[in-house]
Amino acid sequence: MNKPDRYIFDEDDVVVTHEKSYAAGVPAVLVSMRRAMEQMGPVRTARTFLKLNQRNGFDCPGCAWPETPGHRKHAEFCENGAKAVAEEATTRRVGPEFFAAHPVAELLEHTDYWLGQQGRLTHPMVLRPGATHYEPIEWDEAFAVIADELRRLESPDEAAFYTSGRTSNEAAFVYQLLIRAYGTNNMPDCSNMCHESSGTALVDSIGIGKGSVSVPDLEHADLILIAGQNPGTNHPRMLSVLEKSKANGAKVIAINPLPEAGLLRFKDPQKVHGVVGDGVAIADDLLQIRIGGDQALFQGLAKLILEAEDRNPGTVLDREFIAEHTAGFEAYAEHMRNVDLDTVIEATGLSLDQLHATADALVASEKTIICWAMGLTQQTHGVATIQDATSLLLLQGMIGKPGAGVCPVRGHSNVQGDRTMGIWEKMPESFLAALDTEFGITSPREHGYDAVDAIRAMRDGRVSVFMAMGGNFVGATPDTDVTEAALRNCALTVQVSTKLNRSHLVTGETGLILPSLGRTDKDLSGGRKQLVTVEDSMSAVHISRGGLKPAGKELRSEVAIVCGLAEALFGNDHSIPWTEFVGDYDRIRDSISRVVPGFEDFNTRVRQPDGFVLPHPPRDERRFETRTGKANFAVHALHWVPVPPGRLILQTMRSHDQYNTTIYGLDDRYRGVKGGRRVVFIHPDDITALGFAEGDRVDLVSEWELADGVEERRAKDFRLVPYPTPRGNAAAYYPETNPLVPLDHVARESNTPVSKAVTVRLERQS
Ligand SMILES: Nc1nc2c(c(=O)[nH]1)N[C@H]1C(S)=C(S)[C@@H](COP(=O)(O)OP(=O)(O)OC[C@H]3O[C@@H](n4cnc5c(=O)[nH]c(N)nc54)[C@H](O)[C@@H]3O)O[C@H]1N2
Ligand SMILES: Nc1nc2c(c(=O)[nH]1)N[C@H]1C(S)=C(S)[C@@H](COP(=O)(O)OP(=O)(O)OC[C@H]3O[C@@H](n4cnc5c(=O)[nH]c(N)nc54)[C@H](O)[C@@H]3O)O[C@H]1N2
Ligand SMILES: [Mo]
Repeated sequence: MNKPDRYIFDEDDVVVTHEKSYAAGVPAVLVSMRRAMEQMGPVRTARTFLKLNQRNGFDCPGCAWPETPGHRKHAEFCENGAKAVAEEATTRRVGPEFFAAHPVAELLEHTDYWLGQQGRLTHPMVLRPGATHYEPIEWDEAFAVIADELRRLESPDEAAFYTSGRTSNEAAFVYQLLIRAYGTNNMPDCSNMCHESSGTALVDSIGIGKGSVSVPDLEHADLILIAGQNPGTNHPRMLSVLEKSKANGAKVIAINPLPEAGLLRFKDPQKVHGVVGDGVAIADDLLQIRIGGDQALFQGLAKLILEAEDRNPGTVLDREFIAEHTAGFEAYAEHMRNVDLDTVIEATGLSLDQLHATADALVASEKTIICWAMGLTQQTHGVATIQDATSLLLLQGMIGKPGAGVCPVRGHSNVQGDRTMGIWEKMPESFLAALDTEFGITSPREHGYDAVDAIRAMRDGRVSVFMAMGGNFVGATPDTDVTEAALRNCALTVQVSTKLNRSHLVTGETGLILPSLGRTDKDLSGGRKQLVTVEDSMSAVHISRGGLKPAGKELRSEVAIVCGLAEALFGNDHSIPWTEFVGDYDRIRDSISRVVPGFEDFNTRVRQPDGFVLPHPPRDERRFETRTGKANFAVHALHWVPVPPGRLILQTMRSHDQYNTTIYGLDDRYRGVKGGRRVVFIHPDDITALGFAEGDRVDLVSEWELADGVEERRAKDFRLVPYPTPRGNAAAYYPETNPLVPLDHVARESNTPVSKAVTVRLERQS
């Protein structure tokens, strides 16, 4: 396969224009169609888009934003959903000839973008010890290689099994079953780097780690705060919902260091007024907060709300709710009354007027929702920040009533479902006991490794077999040099994948690639049409059924891959019916219905139009299954992120043209960047103050303080782009900046890498 010129990554071509103040509209339609036609051609494009997010179609492999119940209509997709589909449904192929032509050492020189553009993986491939090239391997031999290596380990805890969030409920369930039957809880997953802080915070605050609102709640809210999230790029369909909320009179306040286009103005490409005209302003206010300032904001707002109650007793707080449903109010209120507003102003960079105006909006609202994503979770104090946001809602009784609640907006399309199915290194005893009863196994009870701990264990030689169900572990995790060395330290690495990525090139002594079907592909495992299910960000479970001809005859479904490996590992005579599971996924769902609460009668209920919604005790009946039996007000010391002199605080984020480590193209249309990704956005005054000029090329050097000095990490050659970010803050794209994030720079309690606040200095490119 030759390398088309336009895929060469040439930073000299990068063009920076003015950032856009609106999202979607005509360019979005044009871009999605162009990408789709390039990858799939006209017939497959039409066939694919007609099935996207339809009742008889497949779930969009893009984000986890829900479809509006009862509104699954044609073209219920967005530009970036279309790109995600085109990327998977591409007609380009990476087969044995490709690997014969390209030694691994050469492939390592290419960008993530180039790798992804080569097409779908079609054959199981093996990189044998010392080999320079991948070569084809039969499925049975591949399974035998893995099973032999797993049997050789002294303890099952010397293996780790990663999951990325596109894996269906059925595949996730059999995967965790295989792993637990084998004997370990080492189940790092992409959630560890994503919404782990949300889960950790919410379980303690309200007794369940999931959001409490649905689409109709958003549509009927009075006030919606959107903190640390860029929906115009990452959850575009959320903008249509927000447009409705606005039409119903909601006020929307964006809390973000950047004036993100989608938050400011939105043109719905599916509506006439979106195609012509100015579109709809989404955010009424933008609180342009300093990176890491959100906890201070929520604490400051709590103080102002308590003071408003003091001025007009009985009118602001929901005293009944607090008395009946919460614990810890007195200590919380005492703490918040002592918050120093000068500190809040310094930490947030906001004005006292902005704080008062936001507090007034909260006081005036009877139905408030707080939405958030990575800007809050990937912070050292992410858990505390999210608990402070939740407590702010509790003050006014905003959980368990229509139009109000907490809304962590998930990333991968089934990341929430994977966790529900047991992909977690510390599943509760009730789940493990039910699993053991269903299958006659004894699941291990000791907690396993999450993503960061798995890297540490591989680095230190405590884990030597690494298997990944999807994702791009090397590309997505922090401290790239450390992580790559850790994987190279393994005896065996196994990647179950749809597309080529860097994780196929950084391997253990033996490396395996197992090609799998994706969401859009027809699944005929066991000789019958199979369907799978997913759970969206709002706990709705529904069917996904791909319709496209798979990329090759060798491809297997994730379920078939797990069950094939299980048979090789455990033999045919095993207490778990692996063969029957592949033959009919209904059998898997039957087991799920007996193991996972809320899935009773799974097979019938999921076949109803739009599926079903899982129980959520706080939302449904204001029941809080916490240690106190009530919703907990948490008391947290205030943390924020001061900027050391001559340094910047860097956040690492997504461009408009990528899906995590999959790079669709080199533009970031809404931020005005074209043709390159090695850019760093900085306030123009900081560029000058630090002695640079617009367009200068710099290395980013991160500084990580240790007891005995400062550890440095470097990412080379970024272009300085003046941008309206707060002073002292900067932004650049992930994954190029992952080498800068120290492995130990993690959120307290959730162990999530702090990808949104890395201390860096700029060095002139030498
Ligand atoms: N097209 C597309 N869709 C996606 C993805 C994708 O890569 N591409 N990824 C999917 C996944 S897995 C996820 S988790 C989601 C991610 O969705 P987002 O969380 O929206 O993704 P990020 O680009 O990381 O954006 C973080 C936002 O937080 C802001 N921010 C940074 N630091 C702070 C801070 O300290 N405080 C506040 N208030 N804001 C801050 C940034 O300016 C940015 O707007 O999207 C999902 N959907
Ligand atoms: N610095 C920094 N790092 C971050 C983040 C950040 O904001 N900043 N965000 C973090 C977040 S929120 C997340 S979720 C992680 C993402 O981490 P991952 O989920 O590990 O990464 P992805 O890039 O989504 O994985 C893409 C690969 O998944 C495979 N794939 C796609 N679809 C399928 C499928 O259906 N089945 C199988 N088997 N494989 C499939 C393809 O081979 C593709 O190359 O990254 C995290 N890392
Ligand atoms: Mo994510």
